[in-house]
Amino acid sequence: MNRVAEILAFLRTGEDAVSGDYISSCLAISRTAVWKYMKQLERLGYVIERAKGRGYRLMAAPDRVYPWEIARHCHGSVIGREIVYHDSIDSTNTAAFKIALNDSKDGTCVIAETQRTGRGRLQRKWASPYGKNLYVSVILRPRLHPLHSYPVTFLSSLAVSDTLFSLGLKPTLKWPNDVLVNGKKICGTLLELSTEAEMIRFVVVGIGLNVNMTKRDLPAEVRPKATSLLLETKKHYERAAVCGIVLDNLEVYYRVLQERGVEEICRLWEDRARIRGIEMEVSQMDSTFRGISEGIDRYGALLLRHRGKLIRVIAGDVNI
Ligand code: BT5
Repeated sequence: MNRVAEILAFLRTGEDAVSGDYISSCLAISRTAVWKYMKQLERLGYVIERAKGRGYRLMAAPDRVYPWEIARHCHGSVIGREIVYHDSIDSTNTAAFKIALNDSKDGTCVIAETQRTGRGRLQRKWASPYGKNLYVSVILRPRLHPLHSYPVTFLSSLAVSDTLFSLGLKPTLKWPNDVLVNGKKICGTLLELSTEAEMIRFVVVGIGLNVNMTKRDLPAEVRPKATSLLLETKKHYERAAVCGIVLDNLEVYYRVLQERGVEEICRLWEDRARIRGIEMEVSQMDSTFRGISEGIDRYGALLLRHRGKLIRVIAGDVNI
């Protein structure tokens, strides 16, 4: 834990002010150093009252996804142990990919308040309004053959779906990477990977979850299809807390993947998505066709019965 987080922990111990002397003796730093950390906290957006003779009191915390704020809600032993924070970045996936090439630890995350060029699949844009939603990329190093990488995207949908259930919503899953609420997209996942001949070196699981965004925060063309926690519940959420829950849930499914394999992840996803027997339309680069879903196979591909033939779909957009 860094010093800023330690000082914050003191400020959060009770209702009363905490004396600079007390903090300085507990942390074995000078009172001037304590004062400098208070200044630093103020620059980060914390509101601190200085009561003469009584010390410092935390009056308000900023709405930011600082790593130490997420750590208060994140209890896993792998995912979220290290979080790299950016105020603004091109894409958290791009940043995570660069870090991963330098041997970052399994479970390292990159998070940002906004993305200048947030990405979806096929270089589509991911709208990333400042300070409203979650844009987080998680580096995972599962021991998997590249052929089995696809279902890793389901870890994120399952984790986000659990999170939304725990907040009282009723999310549904749409193949391959969407989480919807009332038929509108609340979360998308972008999976990018680096492979060796027979092994995945790492995957970057990029999660975009809409939290406190309103319709006005989105480009007009996305508005009709998108939603957020705020839009669905009329409540404002602490993003760092939501992020902590998502990362903890992700770790649960990451463990399932490691202990029971991709087949189990596919089974869990299919159970949750309940897509068997449903008529779907799949749009691909140059074609669109309809079929009846027969679920997914053990590689995560969608199986569709179309004019009597079973078609294996590995990429595309689904309409139900
Ligand atoms: C996705 O792509 O759904 C993957 C989105 C992944 C975003 C995360 S954020 C953190 C990390 N860093 C990145 O740069 N990316 C990841 P796809 O299935 O292709 O859906 C993209 C489409 O969703 C767009 O073409 C829009 O129609 C719609 N869309 C864009 N922004 C949205 C938003 N904030 N909420 C809901 N829908 C959105």
